[in-house]
Amino acid sequence: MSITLFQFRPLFGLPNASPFCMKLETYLRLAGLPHTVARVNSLGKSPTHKAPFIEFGGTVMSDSGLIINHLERTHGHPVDGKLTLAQRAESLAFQRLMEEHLYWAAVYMRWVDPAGRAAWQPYMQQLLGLPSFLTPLVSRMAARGIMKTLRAQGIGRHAPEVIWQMGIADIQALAHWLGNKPWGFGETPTTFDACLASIVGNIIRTPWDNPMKTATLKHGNLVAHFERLMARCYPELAK
Ligand SMILES: N[C@@H](CCC(=O)N[C@@H](CS)C(=O)NCC(=O)O)C(=O)O
Repeated sequence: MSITLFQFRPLFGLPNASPFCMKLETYLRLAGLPHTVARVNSLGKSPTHKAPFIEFGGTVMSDSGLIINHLERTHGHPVDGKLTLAQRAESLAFQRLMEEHLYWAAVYMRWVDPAGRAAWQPYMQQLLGLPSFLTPLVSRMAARGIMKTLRAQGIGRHAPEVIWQMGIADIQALAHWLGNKPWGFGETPTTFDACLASIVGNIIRTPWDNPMKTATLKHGNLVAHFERLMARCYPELAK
C-alpha cells in the first residue's frame, strides 16, 4: 500500500523545517517503507490541521507519533522492534521532552525572539510562499499569534532568558544521556534518533545566532549524531 507524506517544503538544507515532519520522513526512510512526499502550504486536509499527515489506502492520519505507532504495528516493528520495554519507556520519555518542551523553546527561537525576527523573515517568506510586501506584516502577526500559544502552553509566561535556559537544560540532558553512543539504543538508529536529529538539526541549522543554538553547538556529540543521521538517511543533503 503506497503512503503519501504531506509536509512543508525543505528549508535550511534540512529535509524539513518542522521537526515532526523530519522525524516522520526519517522514520519512513529507516523503516524502508516506500512513500511519496507531497508539499503543502495549507493544512486543511490534515485531521488535526497540523503537519505532518499521511494518506494510505484512502485513510488520512495525522500526528507523527501516532502515525509511527501505526506503521510499526502494521509492518512488524521494523525500527523500534529491537527495544526492550524499559528502552521503549526511555525513548518515549525523551521524545516527550523534545516534543512537548524543547520544541516550544525552539518555536520561541524561530518565530518570536525579537533578535531573530528580521533574519527569519526571508526564510518565512520562502516557506509560506508569501509576496515580499506582505512578509513583515505576516511576521508580526505570526509572532503575536504564536506568543499567545506559548503563553497557553506555559513557557511563554517566562522572561526570554528563562526560556533559553529551559531549552538549554533539555539540550544538556540529551547530550549527557547520549554520551559517546552512536545512536540512542544500540548499533542502529530508532525513532528516538529520528526525533533527536530533527530537533537538533532545526536548532543548529537556524541561520542566525541565539543562545540555544550556541549552547547546542558546544555539544559535539549532538552535532555528530545529527550529521551521522543525515549521512545515513539523507545522503543527497548531507555535507
Ligand atoms: N504532535 C504533532 C505536532 C505537529 C505540529 O505541531 N506541527 C506543526 C509544525 S512543526 C504545525 O503543523 N503547526 C501548524 C499550526 O499549529 O497551525 C505531531 O507529532 O505531528
